[in-house]
Amino acid sequence: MIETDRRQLLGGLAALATVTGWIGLNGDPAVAQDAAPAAARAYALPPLPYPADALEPHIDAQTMTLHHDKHHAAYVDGLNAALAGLEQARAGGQPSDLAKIRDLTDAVAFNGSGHALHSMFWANMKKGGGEPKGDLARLIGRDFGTFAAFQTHFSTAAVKVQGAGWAILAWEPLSGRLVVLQAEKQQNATLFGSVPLLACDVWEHAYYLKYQNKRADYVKAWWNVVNWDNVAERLAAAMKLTA
Ligand code: MN3
Repeated sequence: MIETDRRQLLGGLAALATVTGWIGLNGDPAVAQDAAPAAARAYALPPLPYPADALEPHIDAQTMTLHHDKHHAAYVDGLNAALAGLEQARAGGQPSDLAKIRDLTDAVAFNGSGHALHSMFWANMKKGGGEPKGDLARLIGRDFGTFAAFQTHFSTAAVKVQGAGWAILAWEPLSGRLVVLQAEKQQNATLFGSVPLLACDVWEHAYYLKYQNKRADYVKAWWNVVNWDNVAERLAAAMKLTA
C-alpha cells in the first residue's frame, strides 16, 4: 500500500477513534493487538502528512514544526504516561493504590483528546483548500442553511472559545445531523457520541508566532487550507455508525 493510501486509511480510522477507544494506536486496530503487552500498545506520534511549509503563507513552517514536534508529541507522551500510571495502580490491587485516579483519568481525557484532535487536524488541512462537495455540501446546507452561514457559525465558535481549545464540526448520530461544537482545552464541553470531522485548533500555540493575539485573522486564513475531501471521507465513515 502506498504511503498516501495508508495515511488516508489511518485518517478514516482516526475519525472513528473517539467512539471506539483504542484504535489507530500505531495504525493497527486494537483487536489485532489484544495479546500484546501494554508497552507494545503505546500510542505513537503520527508524522505530518506534508512538509512543514506546505500550508504557507496561511500557517508558517515554524509554527507547524513546533506544534507537531513539541505540542502534539507532548499529548502522546502524556497519554502513554497516564495509561502506564493506571496500569501500575491497578496492579496494586487495592483501592488505595488508585489514590491518584482522578488526576490520571483527567490526564487520559486531556492528552487522549489532544492526540485524537491533533491527528485529525493535520489531515484536515492541505494547500489549496476549496469548497465542500457532494453529501458534505448537501448536509451543511440542510443543517446550517448555507455554507456561508455554517462558516460564520464555525468561525465565531472558534474565535469565542474561552481560553485554549477548538472549534469542531461533528456528525451527531443520534439525530443524524451535523453540529458545531467548541472544545475547551482538549476535552471539555464536548458531546459524547458525536464524531469529529473537522477541527480548528485555537490554542495560541497554533497561531501566535504569525498572528500574535489576532485569533480572528488566523481563523479567517485557516479556511484557505481546509481539506474538504478529508472531511467528506470522515463524514462517510461516521454516517455508517448507528446510534
Ligand atoms: Mn494544538
